[in-house]
Amino acid sequence: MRTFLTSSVVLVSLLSGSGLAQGQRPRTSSDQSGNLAPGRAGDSQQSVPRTGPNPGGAPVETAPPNVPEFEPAFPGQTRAPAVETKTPFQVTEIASGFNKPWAIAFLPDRRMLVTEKPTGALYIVTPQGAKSPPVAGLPRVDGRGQGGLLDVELGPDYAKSQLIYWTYYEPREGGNGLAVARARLVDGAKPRVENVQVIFRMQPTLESTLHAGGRLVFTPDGKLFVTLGERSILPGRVQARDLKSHFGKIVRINPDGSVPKDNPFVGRKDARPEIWSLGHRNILSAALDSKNRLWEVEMGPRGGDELNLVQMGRDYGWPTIGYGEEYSGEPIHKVTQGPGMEQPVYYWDPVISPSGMTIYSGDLFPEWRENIFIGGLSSQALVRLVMKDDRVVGEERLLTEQNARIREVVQGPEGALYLLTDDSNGRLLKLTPR
Ligand SMILES: [Ca+2]
Repeated sequence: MRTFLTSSVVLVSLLSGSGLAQGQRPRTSSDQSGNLAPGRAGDSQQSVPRTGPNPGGAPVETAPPNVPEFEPAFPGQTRAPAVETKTPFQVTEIASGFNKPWAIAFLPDRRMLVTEKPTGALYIVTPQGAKSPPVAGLPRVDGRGQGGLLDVELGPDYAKSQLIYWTYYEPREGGNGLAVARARLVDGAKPRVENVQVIFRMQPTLESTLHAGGRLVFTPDGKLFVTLGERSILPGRVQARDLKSHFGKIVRINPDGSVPKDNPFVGRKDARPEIWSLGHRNILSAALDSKNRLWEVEMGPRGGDELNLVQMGRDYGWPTIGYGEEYSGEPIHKVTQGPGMEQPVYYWDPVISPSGMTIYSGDLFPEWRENIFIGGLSSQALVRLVMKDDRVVGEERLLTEQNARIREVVQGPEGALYLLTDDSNGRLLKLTPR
């Protein structure tokens, strides 16, 4: 008998004398799922919206789940009914030739900042696709593995300060770690940054080329969320729920790197004061909704990608609870729910490998308003989620004909979606109504 099962399932299996072969996983049945520990705030008890674009319809995902014995905590937590965009649209290639581009940020004149992950290069790209030389003056990055130059954002007072912010894997004595830097962008034929300041350093330093997170989200009240990962390797993973470590956390800082006094763990000796939420695996997708609430999609293990609505001070459970398993097929979690730990709003099994996220608020696609768009790497799709009452009521996979890993999705100033493909000849794409 393997130990990842819930106690109720173990009991039932023992009582029934189940003669499972070694390595074979028993399946839970629906009458046992009610015996799982309840999620926080009665998540598992809430009613699920029955209305939607295609209520009760077949899901967009047709492949079998990797971990069929884990059942959702509530109906609709995975495999929402498939939906289809009605507005005809076209995909335009604006530029190509980027080496694994990672992020897009719009300048006020509609030119774009585009980062290149392994090279650490930052470009300014015109709406017509002309690329500047790499912006000079950025610090060196550790570009191995998932490392390099990642996200870029304009500061909230950019018009006055010309401050831009970016994340990168910082090479350090004894390893590396995610860092957030800011500097003044000096525009022109040979663009550069000046007065570079590192405003945040993920601690502790660890030698890993994986799972450092790296998305930046500014809020209208001038705070900055930074999403972090748990470094993938076991010494990092076990720190994801440890408040003394930044691993597996979302942190919230002021634009100068100082700690907001209303952060949830300020004043606690056993906690780093930047922490906003904990128990995450690796977050490469984060965005605000129209109510300025923070949502994130995190890379789970096999069968365990998650959409979460992030609330102050809450614990999202990794690595204690979740819906996935190791890529080797070994179990990770004994249970999918636990006291004091949040349930994901939605999960994917098999995974989509999320990177990049935007919650649509534009005018070009009225049917997309309030929908969540997520870049899919292994799924090679732009994933669209239709939401109702903070639940997913429809899922669509767009752009599958591109056969491209989607790294980034942002809404442009005119309401088009802009995307980056994750390739050594990465492309900058624009999606508009036809
Ligand atoms: Ca979780």
